[in-house]
Amino acid sequence: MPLVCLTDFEAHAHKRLSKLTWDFIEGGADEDITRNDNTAAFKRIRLRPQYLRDVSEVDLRTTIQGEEISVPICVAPTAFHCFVWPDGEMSTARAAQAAGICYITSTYASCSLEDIVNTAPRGLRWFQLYVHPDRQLNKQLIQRVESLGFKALVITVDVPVLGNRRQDVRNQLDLVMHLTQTHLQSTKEKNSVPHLQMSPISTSLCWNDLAWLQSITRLPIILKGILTKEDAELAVKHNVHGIIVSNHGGRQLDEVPASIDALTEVVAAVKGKIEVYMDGGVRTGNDVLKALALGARCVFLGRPILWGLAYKGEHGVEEVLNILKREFHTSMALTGCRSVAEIKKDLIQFPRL
Ligand code: HO6
Repeated sequence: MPLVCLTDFEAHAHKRLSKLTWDFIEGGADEDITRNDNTAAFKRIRLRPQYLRDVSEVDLRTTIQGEEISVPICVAPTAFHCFVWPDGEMSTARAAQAAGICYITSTYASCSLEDIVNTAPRGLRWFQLYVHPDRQLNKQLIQRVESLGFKALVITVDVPVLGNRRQDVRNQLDLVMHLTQTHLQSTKEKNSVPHLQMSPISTSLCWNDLAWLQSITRLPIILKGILTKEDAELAVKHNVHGIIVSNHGGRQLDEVPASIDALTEVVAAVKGKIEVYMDGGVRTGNDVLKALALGARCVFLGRPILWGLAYKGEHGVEEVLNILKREFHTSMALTGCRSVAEIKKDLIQFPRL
């Protein structure tokens, strides 16, 4: 049977992956409240279609930080793609390049940054950074990322400590051990991936550190993991270039709002001064439409990319992206939107039930 929607890929990945890998990818923190709410919250929103608008031509293109993407659906940073497919991030990078979208490469990529760039040299890429307490290490890594042509730095703010994923504890998952093993299997020389020395936890990172980061890079800085108007206002005040509204796929602090529910508050707070993106729970074309109608410039996919990888590597990711792109095209046509600029708040039914 063909896989026709993103949740079909999820079911397939469940059958294909080891229990350890499946549980690690699929799991949320604590009671999975937020993890489950990310998808459920989208399903509570109703649409208001506008008919008789000649949708014979629908243009899906947009820009993020001034760079064109073919559709406002990009790849969120997730760790260790080699858990799921032999050449891991290299496959992901080729699929994203073929789709004409942005791929945010994780600090915990299991391929070297050089391999990722060389396999898809024309792809748009941003780099997700966990800020290390050793300032010098950050500086080296940022310089490397800049010279490799990454176009933005994505600073993850919601991991001062790692969230408590119960199933990983039960499975006695040792990520540090896997990190070393994966890394040794996927690269020739150990020293070619110094970013793997980075700590996942930026325990002491704070707003004051942003000025220092900005002083050592020309790249735009995007904060990932903002959920409130207070933090959104601070982000604008500290001259960052964008915000990704995210709860880390429900894997960090449990019982925070679904990303789509937090989006409205953040969009209102930034008053159009910087671009706002979102990730978390996007599974259908209608979900993409809803996020854009509520003010997101584009959405990012986390788990669905890994399901695509688990299915067929590069071609599996391409299929996931193509299916969602087709669905989004249909969603636009059925609501009367001929361009992403025409996707407005009036597509959303208020008050929300
Ligand atoms: C180490 N997010 O699983 S996994 C520990 N940011 O959601 S990092 C944990 C990870 C990677 C490396 C990680 C995640 C996540 C040492």
